[in-house]
Amino acid sequence: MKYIYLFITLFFANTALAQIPAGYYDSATGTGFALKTQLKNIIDDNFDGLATEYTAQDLGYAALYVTFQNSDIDIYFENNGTLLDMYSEGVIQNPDNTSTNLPDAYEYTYGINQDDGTMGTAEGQRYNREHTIPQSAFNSDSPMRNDAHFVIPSDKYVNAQRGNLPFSFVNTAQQFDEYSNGTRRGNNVNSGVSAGYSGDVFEPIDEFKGDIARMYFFFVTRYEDQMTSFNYVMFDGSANQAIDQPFLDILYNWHVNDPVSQREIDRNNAIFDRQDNRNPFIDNPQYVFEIWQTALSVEEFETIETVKMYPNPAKGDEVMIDSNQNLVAEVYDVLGKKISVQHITSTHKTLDISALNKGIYLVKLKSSTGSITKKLIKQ
Ligand SMILES: [Ca+2]
Ligand SMILES: [Ca+2]
Ligand SMILES: [Ca+2]
Ligand SMILES: [Ca+2]
Repeated sequence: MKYIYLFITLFFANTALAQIPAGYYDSATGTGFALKTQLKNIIDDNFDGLATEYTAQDLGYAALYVTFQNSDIDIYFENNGTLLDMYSEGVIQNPDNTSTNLPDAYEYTYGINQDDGTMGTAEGQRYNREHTIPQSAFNSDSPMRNDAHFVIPSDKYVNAQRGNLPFSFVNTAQQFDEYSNGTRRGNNVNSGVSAGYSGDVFEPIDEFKGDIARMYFFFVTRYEDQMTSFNYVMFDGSANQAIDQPFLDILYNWHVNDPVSQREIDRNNAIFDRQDNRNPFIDNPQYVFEIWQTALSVEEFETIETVKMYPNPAKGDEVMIDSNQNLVAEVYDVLGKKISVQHITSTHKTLDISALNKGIYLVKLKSSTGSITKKLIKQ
């Protein structure tokens, strides 16, 4: 009976939560880092004179636990109203991005086992507030410290084990620890998408990789004007790009492979209800590519001088590609997800676009000497 009552309470709590207000993103008209600054103005705590504008509220550090009551409750996996802790929630992400629940090794009920300064010497004893961007990056200053968009409830022991480690892929041959749901700690893979960092890293399970990536994209946008004073291995010290390679490529990979889920949409609404600001990358996932496209290694704008692609915009089932070299053509959607790979040769100069819906795509053309990316509009 208690659980039924809790479920009903949560049901009404969630249906009452605010959605994206009309006009909220109307001023986000740019591309590249100009778009990032426009989003910052939409979600920050300054009034910038926008037609539809909410100014972010700092509710203080203790308020995080109150926010978690609505933002981080398991109504998705066990669906039993316990706390949703990304470092201990047992769940497998399927190839089609649906989820298969697994039993949790332990569960926390809101208000019970909350960190009281004791225990946390092993998993399952206490939960507390995990800063996915460590507090040391911003000197534990407010409002960052209190911002539920990137602070999450987690098991106290796993939180401490993560410490200040950056997020990436753990090399299983050099793995130090694995926690109850498969979250891991160890040496970075340091090849492929994560090439370029040789230190130790922390890896959440696949189900939550995109969630954490979008928390980073939020943070470096919301606090864009302070990024040059923040110090963390995943940051590059700049206000614009803000996220250092290879972490930008890693987070983008996580963003694309773990798309926005209902849990994140609900979490965003629950936090908006409290803080009066939203994570734009949950509401509009394509913003990530639109902002960072020139910085992402997935799109290298090297020059192949002689390639022509036409007609563009294209109405039919194919476009012509003229080149004096053999090419590999990779078609991506605006989220950066690869849709097809085709070969262009002197005897086969057409790119098949019959399977594409109307919209904007990116065609990366690679030869033995370089690559170029062209925007393709299918009408
Ligand atoms: Ca503002
Ligand atoms: Ca659960
Ligand atoms: Ca579970
Ligand atoms: Ca996810």
